[in-house]
Amino acid sequence: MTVLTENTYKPLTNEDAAALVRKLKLIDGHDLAVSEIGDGNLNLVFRVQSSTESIIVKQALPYAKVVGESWPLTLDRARIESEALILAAKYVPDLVPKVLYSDSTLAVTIMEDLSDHSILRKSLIEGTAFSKLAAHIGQFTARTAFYTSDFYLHPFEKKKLVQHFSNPELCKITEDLVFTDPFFDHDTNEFSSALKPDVEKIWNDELLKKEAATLKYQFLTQAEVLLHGDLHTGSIFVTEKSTKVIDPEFAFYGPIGFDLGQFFANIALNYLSQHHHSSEPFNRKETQETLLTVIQETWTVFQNEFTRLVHEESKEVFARTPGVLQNVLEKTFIDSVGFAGCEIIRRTIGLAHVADLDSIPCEDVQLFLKKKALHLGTSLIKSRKSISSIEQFTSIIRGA
Ligand code: SR1
Ligand code: MG
Repeated sequence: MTVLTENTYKPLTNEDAAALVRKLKLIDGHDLAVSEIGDGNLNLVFRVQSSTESIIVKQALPYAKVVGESWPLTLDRARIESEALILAAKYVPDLVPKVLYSDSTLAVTIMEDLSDHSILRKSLIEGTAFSKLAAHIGQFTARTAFYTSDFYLHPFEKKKLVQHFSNPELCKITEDLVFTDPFFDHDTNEFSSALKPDVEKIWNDELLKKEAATLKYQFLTQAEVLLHGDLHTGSIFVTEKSTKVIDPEFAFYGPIGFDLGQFFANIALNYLSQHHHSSEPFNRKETQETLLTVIQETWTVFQNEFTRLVHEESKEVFARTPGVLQNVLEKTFIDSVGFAGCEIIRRTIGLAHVADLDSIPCEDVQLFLKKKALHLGTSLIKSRKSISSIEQFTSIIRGA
């Protein structure tokens, strides 16, 4: 059902967004102020405000905004996003924004406004810590994974969900941008000429490429659980008490460790950037150790909650067979370290960098930290199978 005049797609103007909200009677008041606030790579995001309340109207564009109309992109991602949010709300209701309305023809999702929250990436760059973040992300990843996995669902139901969340175009973006292009001389890559020798080292490292190809193959083939698919620190809104995971338009069935790996990578990139962002050495150490604690605690909460759910709610007959869950958790951990390595390399030299590093004004400092990031990403990918604990993982980041 569309609420504009025709049953066809059109990009919304500010006036259209207000008319839609008025027609749906989602907030009171006729004098609605609208601003387009989207700063992401792909979509239009309108905040529609009355004198007392506000909501968000998000609309997918038929192309990737970051590149332009030359990169067409399916509108189906808006359906995927709203349905993934609605599904997640069943298992982690406090950790996602409430969806108030969706329309797959208009590619629109209307949801609660989280303007009392801030984007995690921005807050981390400012050096702010969030004491509940790790517990929340550990819970989010464990619960969304378990309740969409074969441990919990009947195989027919699970395979129906795999089809429902088939997301080939958005997966292809990740397959290219995270797992392929940075490892070759590809025109989507972006880096300064001073970094070229380090980038060429990556392009010429056959062992690294073999391991990146293995991780890509896992991403392509292992339909274990429904993933968020793009769990970087720009996809998370925070306050001290609350965490909301937004933007699951990349959701699809993939390997459990992928969301954890992307989250760890983006925290690790912020860790490196603190060499610049916190100028006082004491503050810097403290901020950096807090970030490593976030990685450790996220994994611990994920592992404990996933284990508890398998023990208490699994319908799979092998769930309690000794060693079965342990194998799944060990594989998930190793994968998450490898996926983190790919994401770190991609955010440093591929398409869609991170402000943590790119906002550093001094080019020499940027270069110094980007070299460290490439080195860290490379060693995580290559040595992931010999990293046997989360403490070992964080000590590799500390030593980067
Ligand atoms: C063309 S899209 C570039 C990136 O933005 C999204 O947030 C994903 O991370 C994607 O890889
Ligand atoms: Mg996004």
